[in-house]
Amino acid sequence: MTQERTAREVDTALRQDDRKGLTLENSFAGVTSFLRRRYTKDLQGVELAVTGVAFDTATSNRSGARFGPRAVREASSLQPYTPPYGWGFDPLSENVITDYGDLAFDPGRPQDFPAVLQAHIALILDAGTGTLTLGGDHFITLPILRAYAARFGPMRVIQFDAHSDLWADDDPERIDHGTFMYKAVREGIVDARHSVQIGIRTECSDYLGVNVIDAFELHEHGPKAAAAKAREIVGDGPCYITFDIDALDPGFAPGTGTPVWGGLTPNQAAVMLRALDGVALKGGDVVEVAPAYDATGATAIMGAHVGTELICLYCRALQGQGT
Ligand SMILES: [Mn+2]
Repeated sequence: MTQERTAREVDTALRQDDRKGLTLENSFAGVTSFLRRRYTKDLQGVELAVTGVAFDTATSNRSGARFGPRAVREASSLQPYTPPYGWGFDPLSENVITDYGDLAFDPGRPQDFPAVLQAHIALILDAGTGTLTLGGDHFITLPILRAYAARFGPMRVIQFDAHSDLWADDDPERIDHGTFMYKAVREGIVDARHSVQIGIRTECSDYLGVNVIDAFELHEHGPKAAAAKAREIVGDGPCYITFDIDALDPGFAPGTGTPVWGGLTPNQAAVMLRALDGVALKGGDVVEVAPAYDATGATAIMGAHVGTELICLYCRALQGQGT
């Protein structure tokens, strides 16, 4: 940017030409990209692109996650006045992070959706750019992982979730948010032995070799121990973090389709995400925010904070690669 930024500039999402910097815009007004990043399809030099996938056709209970991306973007406008607290660096000023906008798809053709989403993510990855995706229900993570595995090989997944999403489903035509991980493991695009699910508190008959830190273990031993265990499981290979907002307790995040009590507190999630610093993060997502079930807006605020932490983890991984 050539001109001095004034303290109440408007619509930085459309005007932030250098694509870096904190936002001085009124939080309650203007175009709400994620963290007021530049809204652009230009991926030249972009290190991380935020994209929305407003798809909830695969929900088994309450739909509504199609409104997640918009709600999380709006909630994120409360944040970007200052660097994320306690990280010791400012990814918003030091890294090129943009908002790529939402996936375009025909809701009347759900059978086409997996390929359309996979191509969308692959296009971004082919530019050398990572993705942070705002969902959408948890099915979206399957086509995303297909695109990631095509580029990086089998991914080591850290999944925050109340549910394992490992229900057996051998019908390739089915689109179901409760079976995305089953298909991902079966397809070999996830390295189960180096993957871990955190916060599980619903039954699963077969984890297919995926490691589990269930909610009871987490509450008994604490978030730092859980994160340390997860770090050890994941190791140094290419990592993807998928955060189902229903990992949080519905007392904090009721705006989701399949809530289960006994979940994570926001603080436990914050401590764990921070303690995952050092994983070779290639991308991530925040899914299952269904704002209509939460009159307070808290769920979307949680989703926005998770997104910010994923950005920090991603940019720290870039620093580790010396790029
Ligand atoms: Mn899930």
